[in-house]
Amino acid sequence: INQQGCVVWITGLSGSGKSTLACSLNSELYSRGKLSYVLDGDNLRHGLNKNLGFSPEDRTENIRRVGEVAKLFADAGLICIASLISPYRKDRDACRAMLSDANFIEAMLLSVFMNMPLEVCEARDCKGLYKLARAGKIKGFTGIDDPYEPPLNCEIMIEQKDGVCPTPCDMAGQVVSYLDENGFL
Ligand code: GGZ
Repeated sequence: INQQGCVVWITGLSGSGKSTLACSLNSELYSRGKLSYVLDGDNLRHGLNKNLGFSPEDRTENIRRVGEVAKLFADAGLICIASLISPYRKDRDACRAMLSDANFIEAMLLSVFMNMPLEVCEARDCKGLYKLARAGKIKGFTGIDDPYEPPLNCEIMIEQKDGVCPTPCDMAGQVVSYLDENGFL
């Protein structure tokens, strides 16, 4: 294997398309013969992070754990795709710092910001969670009554063009180009 591991950290609101991008990117990398693995916040909450809820402290711990696991994958030479809301800047910054410690030569974390308006995410409401949050049946929902702090230092930003969302294939293409140009492929 001749592959430089790294972490592609996808952050954004619920319904912003993080999992869709993660899945599409994973397939695209596979088709190019690259080893990758998806760590999805929502899925990991059924296993590794089963004991965590959505309080600020639990979200911090959720992100810390996923960051540590992602680091192991990257260390093993894989492209690890982490897909979590990761709403607080300090938690994302801590991951970035942890992933650029002494053992690694260069920045190992590429941050991808799903810059989708809340209205778009809320209109999709794939799981009906925004509706529940608006009705006060879920407390502390990101974007409704819990903050989302947009990144100040993302490597890649995914956004609408003329009011149209990019396709999964376009989003993955944007990340693949970045990985390619920066020597990760
Ligand atoms: C945000 C919540 C909440 C609250 C449940 N706030 O879009 P989904 O439904 O399928 O994925 C979301 C998932 C968020 O998990 P993360 O591990 O990515 O969050 S974090 O990074 O903040 O730790 C959402 C669902 O869980 N969900 N309650 N209160 N999202």
